[in-house]
Amino acid sequence: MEHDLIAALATPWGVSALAVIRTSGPGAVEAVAALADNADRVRSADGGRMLRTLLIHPEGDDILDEVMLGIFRAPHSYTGEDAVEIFCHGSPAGIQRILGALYRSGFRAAEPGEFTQRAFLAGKMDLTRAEAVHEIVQAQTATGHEMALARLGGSVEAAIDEAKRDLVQIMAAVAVQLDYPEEDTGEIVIPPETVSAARRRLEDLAATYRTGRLYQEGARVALAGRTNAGKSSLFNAFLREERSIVSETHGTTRDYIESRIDLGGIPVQLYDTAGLRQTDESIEGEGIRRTRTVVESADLVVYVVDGTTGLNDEDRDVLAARGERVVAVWNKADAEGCAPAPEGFLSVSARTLTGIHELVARIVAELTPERTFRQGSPVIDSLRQKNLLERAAAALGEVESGLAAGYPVDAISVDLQEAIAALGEITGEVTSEDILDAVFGGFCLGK
Ligand SMILES: Nc1nc2c(ncn2[C@@H]2O[C@H](COP(=O)(O)OP(=O)(O)OP(=O)(O)O)[C@@H](O)[C@H]2O)c(=O)[nH]1
Ligand SMILES: [Mg+2]
Repeated sequence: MEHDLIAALATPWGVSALAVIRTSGPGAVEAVAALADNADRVRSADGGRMLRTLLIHPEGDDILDEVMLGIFRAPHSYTGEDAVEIFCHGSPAGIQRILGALYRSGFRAAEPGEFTQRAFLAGKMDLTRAEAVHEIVQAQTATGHEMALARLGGSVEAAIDEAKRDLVQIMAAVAVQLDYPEEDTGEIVIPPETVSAARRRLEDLAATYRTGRLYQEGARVALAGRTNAGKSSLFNAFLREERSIVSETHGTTRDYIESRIDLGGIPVQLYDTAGLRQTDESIEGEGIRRTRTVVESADLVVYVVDGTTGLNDEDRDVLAARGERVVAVWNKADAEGCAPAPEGFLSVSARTLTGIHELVARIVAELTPERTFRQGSPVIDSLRQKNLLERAAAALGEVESGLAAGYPVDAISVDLQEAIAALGEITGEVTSEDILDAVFGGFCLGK
């Protein structure tokens, strides 16, 4: 990729107090300076400075905007190149005019992820950190954000490097023997414990992908149950607002309602649904049909039973059909006539909010994969990384079987090499243009 001058809006299109237009490339400072009313000062400014300036249209002398310029000099910038960040007023029309002026002055529109791609190519960050940049921007909850931030800090890179170090050491010894078979270098002993320890570490890291996805992408949770059980009341309790209509009339909710909430750090899409009952009414029937679709596709169902009326056969059927991935709730614990919660039911009151904390904890526990992460250890959120980790672990599995079967060192070294190569691909030591396009193509513009 040739490194020309690129520019892009790094903030969303729309009316805002400020917007940031990012530029980068050799000569970026001079090219932006040519549009400034105090061109000489901009041209001679040191990196790491902010300058106030008026931007003037390159053809004619129209003032485009009054802006602040953040000046960066290579290699001390995000991309490692000369770069200027333009802090302008957040008017879409004004931004359009500034971008137009930049395009007329030698800049072209940056591709999605191009700034970060340049940072990677300049050796500013490895591929796991580059992917973390995108993951941070996408994070929806504080926990998801924290996990991505740890990856940006290099937690995944460090874990990969640690696993790779041992393997490279073994490989180096093997390579000497393979290269100089006539020399008496002694019998190479590949310690199987080292190989299996590395394999387990890689498998554990790959397994964190489900946790990473859960906290990044989230889960779908549906409230279901018979009419009048208190689904809408619970829905509102979770949202802490009167969003869904609650009434003592059976069949109040006819269409499902959804909302995004943060449950213990997991971004959850929560659904309130139509109460299940036999009905001849066609609109309610359609609502119930839609409810079944939502319930079937949900990651978890919170099945609500009215504790004052108790369980009936339909409840038992639905609960049995669902099997797992269901939390059974015994609602209206505050009411006079509420029977004690049967075995396996969580007693709550949507009215007084008793038991709601426990319910949230149960939902989080049900959604969280078994092999979960230890606090402070890295969690991955990239399918690319997961696949490569699994490839490396599988290759190490082959090494272990080869060792057990007493295969010759040269046969074993092929798998060892494969594992090292897969790890190198994760951090981006070895990459092809295709891989880079795939990684950076999913980024936002201006990143
Ligand atoms: N005492 C008491 N009443 C509740 C509780 N939760 C809900 N109710 C009442 O039960 C009735 C039904 O509540 P909804 O939340 O509308 O029930 P629903 O399951 O959404 O009902 P449909 O939309 O008809 O399927 C209302 O009169 C609520 O005030 C609770 O925890 N305690
Ligand atoms: Mg309802």
